[in-house]
Amino acid sequence: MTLTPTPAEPTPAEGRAPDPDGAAAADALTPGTDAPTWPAKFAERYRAAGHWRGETFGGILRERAAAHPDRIALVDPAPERRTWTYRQLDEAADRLAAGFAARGIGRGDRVVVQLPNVGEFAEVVFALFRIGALPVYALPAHRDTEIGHFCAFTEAVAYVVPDVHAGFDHRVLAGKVQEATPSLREVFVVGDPGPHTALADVPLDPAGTARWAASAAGPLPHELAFLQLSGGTTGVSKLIPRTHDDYVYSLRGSNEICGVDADTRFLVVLPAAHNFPMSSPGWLGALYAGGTAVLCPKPDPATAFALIERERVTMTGLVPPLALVWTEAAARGEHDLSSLELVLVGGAKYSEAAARRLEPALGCRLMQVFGMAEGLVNYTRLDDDPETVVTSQGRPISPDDEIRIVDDAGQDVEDGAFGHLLTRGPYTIRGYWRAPEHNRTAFTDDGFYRTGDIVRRLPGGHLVVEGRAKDQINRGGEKIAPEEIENIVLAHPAVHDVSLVAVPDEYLGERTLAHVILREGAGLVKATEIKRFVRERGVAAFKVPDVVRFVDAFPQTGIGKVSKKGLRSAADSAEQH
Ligand code: OOB
Repeated sequence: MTLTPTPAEPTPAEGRAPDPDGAAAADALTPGTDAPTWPAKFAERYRAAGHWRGETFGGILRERAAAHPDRIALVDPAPERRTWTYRQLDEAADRLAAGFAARGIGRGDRVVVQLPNVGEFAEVVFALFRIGALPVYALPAHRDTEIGHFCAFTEAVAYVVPDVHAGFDHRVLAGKVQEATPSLREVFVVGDPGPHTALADVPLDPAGTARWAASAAGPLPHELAFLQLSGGTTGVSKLIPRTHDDYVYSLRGSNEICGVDADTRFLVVLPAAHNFPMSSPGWLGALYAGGTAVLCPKPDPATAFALIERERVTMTGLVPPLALVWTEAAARGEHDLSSLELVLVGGAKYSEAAARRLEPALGCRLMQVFGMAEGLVNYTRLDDDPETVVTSQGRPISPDDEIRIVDDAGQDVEDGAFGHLLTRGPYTIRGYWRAPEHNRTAFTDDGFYRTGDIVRRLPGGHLVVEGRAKDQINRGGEKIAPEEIENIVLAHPAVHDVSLVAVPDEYLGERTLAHVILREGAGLVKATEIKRFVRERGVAAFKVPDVVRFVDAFPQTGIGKVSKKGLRSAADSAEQH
């Protein structure tokens, strides 16, 4: 099959560049996106510096497919090995885009994508990029509560799921969500569709695809590409609006730092929808460079090591608990890991002791990464001295990443002192999607994002993460907003109040402990009952409290502080405005 040119795909060569000075469009809210964006003078600066080059994801894939059609873009090893060349991925994206469009999915529409690490993930998101529809990246672990919220809040028109994954039937969940969400017209299923539509039935034939391509108007580079999920500190995840321009810049910068090129074979071990394995440098970084993304169905060493050996994987990204398990397993020497050149570790604090063991065990280089889906990503560098690599979380990608470290009053601290990390830059958002109230506190008046992280800066500019000021639990890289789980536990008829806190865990770094105060006369309630209640409400399993402890009062109420319950109801009424 020949390539179908899509006139609407803006590439630097094809024109359809953003308005010449980049001012008008970038200044206001991007039309139809409901999210604040960069003021014109910043957009101009980022374009002038060559950070924003007017690329779009659809255009990038088109260019790579033209430049090296037969190179392998994607490997999905399970259950039987499938590969996509750049040409095949490009064509699959076009045909699926045409099929989605024929079913009424249009530019700016939101589509919740909940897929595990399968090749269809890339086909679907590139198809949506081509249309200018926005994928909303759900995690495979998400359940009724999260998916219901994403679909309702974004007024999603479609939801893409696997049939059954990790023993869970996503078609049943999709049916329930569809019933509750009037906007949700379509459910597309990878595999056996049940009562829904098989994704395999969506793509149009080449003639239909060519007709669609001739009339379609794809997105502009400064427009939104997708909505990523925030780790969250509130009852529900905030959505992070990322543009083609800003995200592509973070890929290009990450690739330079990590040495990603056409020979890179990147193993996607963490869920592909997470920002880290997607873009630091991740599977999108590998595709940007013309390399290969190898999708790993499960993160355990037995599965991953076999793939590293067979596919000659050169690079991967891990959260600290996995890095620990891999380090131990590699010592057994059962697999040939000699192709592995670089392992990135991030998402949560990596202990210095564990970091020291990784390189000798895996026989490759270590790079620490401290990033956030809102934007800013820090890496240690390949030419850093080994001590810096094991003791710091790296420095920002861009010379235009602005870093402030401030005290509680918002004043800059002395060099080297601890403080709150604030940041602003060419790939850090200026506001969450449809959250004007929250944005007022999450960002400073001059556009710095309050990361909620406590850091100090080393003389060379590297940051060391020292703690957290946000109400969030980091369970081995998976983020939990205590408020979300507290609200669920509070709905239990026997519960008077609850407080979810982090407790140290040797393997995960942190796990969750729910302090529960029962109502008077509630009788005997077991910890397992509370956990079951949370699970049955339908949330990702990693959010179910690890430990439940029944108490008579929270420690802080005794010293005159406002109880968590009081704080929660105050926060609720503030958000209702
Ligand atoms: C990554 O992104 P998110 O959005 O899931 O979480 C961001 C938060 C940070 O604000 C920080 O609290 C924590 O995760 N974090 C780290 C860390 N990396 C992330 N804390 C300590 N040490 C680290 N190395 O987690 C993410 C996004 C892109 C690349 C890497 C991680």
